[in-house]
Amino acid sequence: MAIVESRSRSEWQELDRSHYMHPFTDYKDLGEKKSRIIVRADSVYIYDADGKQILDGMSGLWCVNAGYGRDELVEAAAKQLRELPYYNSFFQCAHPPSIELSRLLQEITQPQFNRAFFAGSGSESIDTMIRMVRRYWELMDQPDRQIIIARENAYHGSTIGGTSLGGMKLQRAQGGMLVPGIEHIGQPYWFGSDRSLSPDEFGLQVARLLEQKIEELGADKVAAFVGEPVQGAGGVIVPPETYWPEIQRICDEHGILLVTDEVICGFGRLGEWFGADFYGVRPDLMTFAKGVTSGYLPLGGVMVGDRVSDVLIDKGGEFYHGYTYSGHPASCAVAIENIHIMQRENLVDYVRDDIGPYLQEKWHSLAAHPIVGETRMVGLMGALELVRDKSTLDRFDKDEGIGTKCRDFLVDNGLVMRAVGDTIVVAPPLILTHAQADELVEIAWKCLDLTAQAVS
Ligand code: PXG
Repeated sequence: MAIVESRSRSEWQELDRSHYMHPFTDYKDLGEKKSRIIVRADSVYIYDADGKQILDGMSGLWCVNAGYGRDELVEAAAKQLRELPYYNSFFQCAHPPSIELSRLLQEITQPQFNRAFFAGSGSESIDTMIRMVRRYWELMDQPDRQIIIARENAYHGSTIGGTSLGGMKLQRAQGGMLVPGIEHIGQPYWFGSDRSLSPDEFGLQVARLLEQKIEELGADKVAAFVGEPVQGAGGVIVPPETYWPEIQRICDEHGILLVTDEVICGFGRLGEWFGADFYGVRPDLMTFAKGVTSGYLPLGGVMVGDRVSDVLIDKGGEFYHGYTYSGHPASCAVAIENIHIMQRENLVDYVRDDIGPYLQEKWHSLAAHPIVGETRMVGLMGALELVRDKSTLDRFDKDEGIGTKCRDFLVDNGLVMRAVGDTIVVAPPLILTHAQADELVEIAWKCLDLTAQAVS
């Protein structure tokens, strides 16, 4: 009997309340409500225990890029689990899935990337990257280059490394001391600024915060700059076009390593394989997770550019770092098949040339709604800003929790999107059809109406 059939919906809810500590959850609050129990999924839809169909406008948690119900991925996992369910890559061992995946990643990334290090999640990838960056500078005989610069409101995971590197104030405030040697600069959030500059001028100004920070700290103390090409969990902050080229210039001029955190942007989300490709930057390292397996099994990793890997290999001796599940065979087998699917079905081109532009146009039609202040979308990753007054772009009072109200209307009406404050974000599976894009935007408009009615 399938697990789902062994109990009723209300039994699941009761047991959930009693035993399961959810991630990023107010436990008391959840105890007073009930969880929505999701039992199955297919294509771009999830289904709850009452059989309600919901369009998954978030690809799970920004990860189910190839969509649900992919038998090829299930078969790849099953086949590998039967053949070799586990073995490690420590102590001079390796297995074909992890080797083949490294090769495949080399094929789809920029030419400086010839090597991959594997982890079990995005957070572990970030921790790996932090240790690798600092190790690189030790080996370069510049051990004082320890500081890593990231951005406010960035999300880089929940391990201590991820929390420290991230710029989420509330998250950082919990749980005591963080990793030292991490600094934050402002984010390229034009709508969140006073909007006195054009987006392009603003992009340059915010990029130059990096230069100011480097000058303040001394370039000989700075190891790396890390940024999500488009900040995801922070509210889909699409940077102005001037931003990333200026960041690249500044990193180059000061010899600082450039790291793009591709956990969300990687694997086709922006209509290129990686966010760095979309913005035309050449990172020294890229962290990835989520879309690499379309979320079917956990896997993360770091693409290590030659600049760093050459030094680690030539001078480093043993790198004392790794996880039991680094390069897990079944996860790697799923990742290989997932990338093959994306190649076979031209999913990256489909996002860039077809469904991306199609959904973007529809999404921008929501800008006409009376409580929408801005819409933005690149590839299949977008956001809209809820405002009280369209002419002044004044926001609602924070206490009103308008974003959450809107999100609840959306889910009740059959569409999952996330609320980041009063910013509603969307990132559907890359296989979205035109009809499903129409459905998504229709439900969104209806729920904006319901939200507007609820506040007036
Ligand atoms: N980097 C980025 C850019 C991420 O988005 C991580 C690292 C950490 O990955 P793991 O696999 O350790 O979770 C992430 C994860 C949200 C949300 O609510 C976003 C993430 C995770 C959970 C929730 O938007 N991103």
